[in-house]
Amino acid sequence: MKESALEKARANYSPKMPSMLGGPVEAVEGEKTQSVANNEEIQSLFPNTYGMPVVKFIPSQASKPMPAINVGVILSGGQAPGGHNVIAGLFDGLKSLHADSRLYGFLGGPRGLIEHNYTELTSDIIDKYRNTGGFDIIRSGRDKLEHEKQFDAGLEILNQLNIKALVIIGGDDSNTNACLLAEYYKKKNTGIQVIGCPKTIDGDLKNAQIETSFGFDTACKVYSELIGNIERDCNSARKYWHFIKLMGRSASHIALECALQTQPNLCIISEEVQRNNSNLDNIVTEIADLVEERYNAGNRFGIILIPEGLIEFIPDFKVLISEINKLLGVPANAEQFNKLDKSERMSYIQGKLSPKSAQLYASLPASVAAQLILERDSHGNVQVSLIETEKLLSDLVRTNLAERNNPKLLEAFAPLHHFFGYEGRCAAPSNFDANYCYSLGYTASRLIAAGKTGYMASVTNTTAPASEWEAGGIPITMMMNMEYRNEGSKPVIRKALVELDGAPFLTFAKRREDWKKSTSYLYPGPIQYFGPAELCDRPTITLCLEQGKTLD
Ligand code: FBP
Repeated sequence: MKESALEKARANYSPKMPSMLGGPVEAVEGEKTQSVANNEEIQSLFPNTYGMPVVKFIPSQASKPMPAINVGVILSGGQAPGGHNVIAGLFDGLKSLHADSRLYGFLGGPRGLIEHNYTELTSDIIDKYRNTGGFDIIRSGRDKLEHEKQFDAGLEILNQLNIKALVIIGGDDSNTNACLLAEYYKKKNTGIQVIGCPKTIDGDLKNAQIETSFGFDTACKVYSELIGNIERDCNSARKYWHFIKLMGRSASHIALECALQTQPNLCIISEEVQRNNSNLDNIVTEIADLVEERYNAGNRFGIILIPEGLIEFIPDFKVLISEINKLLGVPANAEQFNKLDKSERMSYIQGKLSPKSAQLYASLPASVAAQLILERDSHGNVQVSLIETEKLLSDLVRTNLAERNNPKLLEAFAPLHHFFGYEGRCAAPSNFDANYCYSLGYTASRLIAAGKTGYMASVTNTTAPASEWEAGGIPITMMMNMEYRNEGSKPVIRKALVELDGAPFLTFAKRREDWKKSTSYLYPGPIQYFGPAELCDRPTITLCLEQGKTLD
């Protein structure tokens, strides 16, 4: 494998981690815990892993000798920068406990476990991937681990390889599956531990205990660099309106963080749209008003950020999407639907919707109507990354402007469309993510050594220098509640949406009116790895504001 100059330089970077992890640690247990909601249901579904205490590691005087242990690791779901460093941290952590410990990677996500596809990760392999982006070391996949048959198939290979612990690196859905697996293996007295690690660029796997998911930092910095570059082009040419859709699935964390980093003219926050009960027309009118206002001030250009999950938060669309989900969630309907061709599928859906949803569905451009009924992912989610909201909005803004009896205004409206998602998911991790991921992996090794199962590795105090970070473990059941998914009510980790009373949103809300009229673009430039600490190691603005820091 050939390495780029940057990869060679980054291979020599030693990730920073909590200084306490540099020596022996002991696990201190807190109080018994409860799930965030639906306590009784979650407890009855997870009788063996419910209520466990939060674990905090503290330095210990004596190191307890540990036997060599075999551990398995899975990368699950969408790629996020830093995944390789979680594996490197886990590997180094295990080797520090016993030099003969071994790490096996299951290939292509959870399917690798079920189908017994694996490789041993030796130091030669690990060294090639340190501080690199991507998940290519063992690849990822979106298969769902939820049936006992799958758990048993996994158990077979784990026993065969004498694996005593499995680390699942994934988002909310994958960690939910980690919890199901932990519960099942504990119930069956297999002695196999399951530990999760919080991954997702979306930033929605966070809560009172997990400060951020890895990958969010790097992805937002990459997108902000690109947005900044477009802003500069936009401010130079002064002739385009850029509609930029940003990945992030349901939550608008990425859009909000990028707005804080780049100060666009407008950034839609889905959670606010939902709170205000805004419909599509309200959003379109707000954009059209802005286009007109800036035109009247001599500015025929602008930048608009759109979170990819927006339409799921527009109340009318929410009802429409949930009707479609419920409809296709019935196996008989899905079977009939799958036999139809594209146009027949649209009429089939149209005929089964409530009158209000049918009317909305009929009013949509054919491309968007078709995108709304594309196959759901294996967790029953609409694949929002496939819906071209940025085009839908700009088309409707044009129609709105056309009704304003000002041909020159209409002529001056020249939209361009962008979607930033895949550009950031495999970027080389920022220093923050390189450090955070390595620390998470190392922490996972300590949770394994402490005999824990059903826990997520946690690294906290992350706006302080990495040496002061704290390490521990959070029972996964503590983050769970019951939610409706395509086959009914299910236990899942509660997704963190943007909090409208939280510091990141409030800071944005205080500044956004200025950004509309004046052109206050910020150009963050590329991720920096060397140089002053404030450029290299600084975490996201979201994380800083959430932890009580203020903007300069
Ligand atoms: P995870 O939740 O698995 O981390 O995936 C994040 C994400 O990048 C979303 O932002 C996006 O909507 C989705 O994955 C795209 O899915 P796919 O990788 O299957 O195209």
